[in-house]
Amino acid sequence: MSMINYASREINCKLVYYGPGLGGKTTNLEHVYQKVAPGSRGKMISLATETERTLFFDFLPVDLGTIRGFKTRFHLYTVPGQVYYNASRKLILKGVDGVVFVADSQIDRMEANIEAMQNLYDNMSEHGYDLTTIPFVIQYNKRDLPNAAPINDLQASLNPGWPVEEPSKMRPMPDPQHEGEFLIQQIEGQWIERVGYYEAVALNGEGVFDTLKALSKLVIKNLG
Ligand SMILES: Nc1nc2c(ncn2[C@@H]2O[C@H](COP(=O)(O)OP(=O)(O)OP(=O)(O)O)[C@@H](O)[C@H]2O)c(=O)[nH]1
Ligand SMILES: [Mg+2]
Repeated sequence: MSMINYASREINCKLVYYGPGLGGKTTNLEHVYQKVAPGSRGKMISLATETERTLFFDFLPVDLGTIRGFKTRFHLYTVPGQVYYNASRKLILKGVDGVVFVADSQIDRMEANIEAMQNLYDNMSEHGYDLTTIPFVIQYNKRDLPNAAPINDLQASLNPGWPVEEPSKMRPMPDPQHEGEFLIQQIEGQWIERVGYYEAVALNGEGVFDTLKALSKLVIKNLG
């Protein structure tokens, strides 16, 4: 959970990049590391196998500006996507303030995406966290590949939305990122909420900061 240090006037938040193996989580962090000025980031720590698969996690602290006089420091983590590292994935979610699900757009990774999304829901609820209420965004990565699935198919499988319970939220909310689309809308009499999504090519940095900025904004808003 976020930590506010009044003495040093710092807010520390934990963001976790989650998703299937080889989806591009580590690549997201590498791009952030390369682009953020050295004075605004710490060392990137990567615990990886010889073939660059994340073994335990990657970690990168970045400062993303000042809010009401407090320096906002985000601790970015990735989890290992490979199925058998679930204990690590679950541990890394402890104390999370916001989640990015990095999906692999390739059609033949659809199954792996769905499995990873289910695994995220399961691990969150085992911690007693509710993915439907914490800051959460989806990134559809690898949009550059010829076998990338259409966004609508990815949305239907990974972001179908959940029923809105809170009466005050039962009104249409346009998606600021995508004209003509809604984050909250009524479908066949039922109010449905989806999370924001971002298209990306993490390999060349496209969409990486859009995703990070969107999530960090939600986290700050959530601090109240
Ligand atoms: N074509 C393409 N390749 C990408 C993109 N993003 C990442 N990759 C490549 O996909 C491979 C896996 O990327 P990683 O960032 O290591 O994936 P990961 O999600 O951290 O994988 P795990 O650590 O095993 O969970 C690497 O070879 C990347 O260069 C992209 O947008 N397009
Ligand atoms: Mg990785």
